[in-house]
Amino acid sequence: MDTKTGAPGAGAVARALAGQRIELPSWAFGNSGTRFKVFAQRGVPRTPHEKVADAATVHRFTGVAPSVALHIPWDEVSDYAELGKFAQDQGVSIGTINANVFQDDAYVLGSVCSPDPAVRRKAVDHLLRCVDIMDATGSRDLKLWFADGTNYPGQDSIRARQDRLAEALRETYARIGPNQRILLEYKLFEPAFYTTDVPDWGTAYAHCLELGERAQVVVDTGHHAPGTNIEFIVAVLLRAGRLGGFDFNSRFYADDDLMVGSADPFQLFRIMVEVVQGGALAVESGVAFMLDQCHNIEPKIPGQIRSVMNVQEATAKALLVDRDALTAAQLAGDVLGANAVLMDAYNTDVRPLVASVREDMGLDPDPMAAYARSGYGERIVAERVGGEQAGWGA
Ligand code: AOS
Ligand code: ZN
Ligand code: ZN
Repeated sequence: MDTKTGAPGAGAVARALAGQRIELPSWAFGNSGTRFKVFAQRGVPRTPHEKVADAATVHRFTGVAPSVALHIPWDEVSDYAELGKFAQDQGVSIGTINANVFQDDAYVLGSVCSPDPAVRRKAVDHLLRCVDIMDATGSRDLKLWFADGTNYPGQDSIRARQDRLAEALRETYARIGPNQRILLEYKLFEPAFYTTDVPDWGTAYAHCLELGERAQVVVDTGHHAPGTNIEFIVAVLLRAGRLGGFDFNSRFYADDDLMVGSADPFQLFRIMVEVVQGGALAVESGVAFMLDQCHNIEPKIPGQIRSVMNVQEATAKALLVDRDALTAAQLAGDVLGANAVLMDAYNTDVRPLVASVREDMGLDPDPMAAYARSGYGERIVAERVGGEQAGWGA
């Protein structure tokens, strides 16, 4: 701490930034699209290995993105231990395993909440298989997002679906190892529109409480109603010890999956203030900072680099908040003073600070320019023909 102002010293801020860890989504590197069309880009990965290689490239230029999340079966391989070894050789590791129980025809009425017991069995078997994969890759987290819900009043029993969900989660929780976790993601709506089986943090939290300590809630920043105070949710979950991690992205409307910090950098800052003040930035806190940014108009690799940079800048600003001054103003009921302390930090241009942290890490201070100069983008366009589709419709 700086002794005069209560603001953290430059060294502490730099150390915290250098120690930050942001996980990349494998599906961000493949082709993606809207509900209407998947847009192909040249040079996108054809295999999970190539997705891992692209993620490793993002890490090479940012230094803070050393793991990549897989989505199963989008990233199906015959030997996961080998993929893990390949990742290691590239300088990254396999992180969270995302279980995909939404792309098969059988799931038209839901997966673990489906009224059909055979469909539920198929879905739970897939979740259990994902835990086998975690064992092979050494992954800690199983991330669950269910596309389950109903479109019409009366279509199915809301309560029975909650029971089915609880049963599936119980069976999966019983299978994970002592060092593994279930991360349960909620989403307000989509693809169902009348009810969603895990629509909000309260529902996710209630299921996690029933399961036990190794079940935690994931906050995807794009999964809320407009106007939702996401930092409040973050504060509440952190206080309860149940914030498992983030899926970071930006939204203007719904689940837009845009580059994080692009639509509302102030919201990202407010979230990171709660993270920093809740002691959740350090890796040891167990809070996973993942990107779930996957869009189709920007080039994939620099799009991820930009998201990583945006998270770093929001984090730097959050770290710069003069907490002593903030607390003093809050306790004195100094509304304007407290707000000014926060805004001072937000309005600081932290780009030089983050650039110097990169230089200290032996990196180029400008990852976007360094990537553009590297020739990697041109090389993959030349080498890869017929890239894979990721995300919806895969
Ligand atoms: C879906 O809306 C969720 O954000 C999930 O995290 C999902 O698995 C991911 O976006 C890939 O589609
Ligand atoms: Zn997500
Ligand atoms: Zn989403």
